[in-house]
Amino acid sequence: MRIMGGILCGVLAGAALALPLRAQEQPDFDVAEHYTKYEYRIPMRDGVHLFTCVYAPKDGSKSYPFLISRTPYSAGRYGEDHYPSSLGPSREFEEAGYIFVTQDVRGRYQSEGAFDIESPHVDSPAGLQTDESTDMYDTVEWLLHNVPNSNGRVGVYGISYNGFYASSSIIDSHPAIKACSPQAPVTDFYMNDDWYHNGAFMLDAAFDFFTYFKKQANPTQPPKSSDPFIYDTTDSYDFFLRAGSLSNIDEHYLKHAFPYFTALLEHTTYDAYWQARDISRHLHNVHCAVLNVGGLFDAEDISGPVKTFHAIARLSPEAPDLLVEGPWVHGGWAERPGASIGNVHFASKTAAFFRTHIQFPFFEQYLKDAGDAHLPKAYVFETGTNVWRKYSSWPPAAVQWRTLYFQRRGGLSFQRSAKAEGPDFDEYVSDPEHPVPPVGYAYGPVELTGGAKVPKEYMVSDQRFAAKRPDVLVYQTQPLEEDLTVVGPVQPKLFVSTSGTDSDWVVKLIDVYPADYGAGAGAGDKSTSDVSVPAAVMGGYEQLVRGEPMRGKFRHGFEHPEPFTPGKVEEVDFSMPDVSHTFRAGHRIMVQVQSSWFPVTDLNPQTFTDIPKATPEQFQKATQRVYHSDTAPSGVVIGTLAPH
Ligand code: PG9
Repeated sequence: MRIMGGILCGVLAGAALALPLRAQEQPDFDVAEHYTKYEYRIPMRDGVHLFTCVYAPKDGSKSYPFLISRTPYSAGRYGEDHYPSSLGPSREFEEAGYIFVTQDVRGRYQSEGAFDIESPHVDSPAGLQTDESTDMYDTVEWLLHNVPNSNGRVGVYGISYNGFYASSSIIDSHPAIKACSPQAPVTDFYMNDDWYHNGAFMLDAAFDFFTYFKKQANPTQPPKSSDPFIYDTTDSYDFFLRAGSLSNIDEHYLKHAFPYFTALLEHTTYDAYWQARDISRHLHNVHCAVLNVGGLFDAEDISGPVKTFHAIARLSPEAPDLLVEGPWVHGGWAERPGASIGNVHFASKTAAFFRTHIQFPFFEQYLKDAGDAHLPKAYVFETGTNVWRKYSSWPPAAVQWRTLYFQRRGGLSFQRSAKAEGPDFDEYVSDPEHPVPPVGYAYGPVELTGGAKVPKEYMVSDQRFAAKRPDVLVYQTQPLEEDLTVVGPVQPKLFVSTSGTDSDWVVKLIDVYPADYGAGAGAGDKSTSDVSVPAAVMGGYEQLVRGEPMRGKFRHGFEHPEPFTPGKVEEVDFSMPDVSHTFRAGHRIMVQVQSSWFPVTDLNPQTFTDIPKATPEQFQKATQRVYHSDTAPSGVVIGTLAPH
């Protein structure tokens, strides 16, 4: 998610930088009429100056809290006469009056110093040592002494990469920081945030991002237009299949000119490089209130919010620590109504609800003493029923962990398979030349897509196309007699073998709508949706609720890959990010298993090797088996709740 001046932008690769979406939706607020802009170069303890924009309310008769966002995506527009079209997280804040602050982080755009990708945190920095946490500390100290009309309180917020800077800000934080909202914060890049999911490389996202996010000489101004990579096709499945192995992509397409991308390929295990970049293990001495915000269908940073929430609970138990999870793609809560993703509708404007009834009251409570916002520990939207739920813990204390076992002939049930005659496994051939795509249609530069990128809606897309492929296994329950609510992490437990020496195991939890869906109740309120979908489209729809890859060689740990012995049955367990979904009565629960998800993840050659170094000959077909016997009972552990 690229962010300009703290405001989310709909940037399409190949297009000039687009207008901030908030500005397009709310053209009637004139920032310059209500705020005065100042630009400062704020000195840090080591003498480096960070470029900072301050927007102070014109009405100087009152005092206001600061609301700060630090960014690697440019704090501009630059020049004291140049105002952005909106400020802060939403219109409510502009109208209420805050002193908005945006800052270029060290080494980006107009700030001095050296930039590092998610620069490692320094515990107990000594003397002139700095990190993102000390940079926030020094910034706050300077603002309090140099900007008039503040009430002495500071709030911090940021989405995605800016969310990482928000999380960093609250470690050993300045006492004036009273509230912080890390939103989709990148937390542990390797562990299911941007670049690796269970050891599988997130090819499409990483390539798209790092052909845009380049090294900079500083100080530098943002380019007038972006300089996007030209894919020569609108469909990245096609592009990456032709591009071949990772080494070929880096050598022939990128010509080794994108060092941040190359760095990802040099660190394919959870090594010291990645461990140093996990901010969650440093969240000590958090003193402010924290509103962790995440999207249940965020293809980029789905794990960060929940991981940050749990880390603060563990390492800083005194801090008010709240979680919000909504039915959103990456950053989907910051703009737009949030009433649908693709064909799936949520019956209300969930993002607008968040902005008005959760985010704004949270900051008002802690920064202005505006009264108790009455926010629960966990405010989580439940898809399926399309309602907000309030919980006093997450996952909810009442959760029951139960296993859905794979059965013969594609069955799925809470009963473990009994000993029986006949084969106790299912088999398919995984062919790296014909990998399984994430969506069943050819995609192009549509609204939720950037250039040739996989559409963000793949996280809820229809999986009927995959169920028909010979290289995808399908297990499903009978139609449910009553609603079943599933919360928390989804944990596949597979017993598998492969004819190769490495393999990916992709597991997808799917909600199968009844064939006559939409004929009666349950279709949702289309009047509040972003787009309207004929009810008939949803009849028999196989909605992805959660899916993740697992790179098999990491089954015993992400630091030490181990080959498979061809044909030997092995247990492969992993965890997929939290869900909050009710499978309605009449729907079925489906689980699909496959060995590629391309180009969401790179191809596994199915030969044990360090994949970026794999030669074309190492990419081999493999015969995969998934067992469902009494001694090898594959299944998926889910958290269930009794009906509300
Ligand atoms: N998820 C994006 C990102 C974060 C951190 C590093 C690189 C990319 C983002 O949207 O900011």
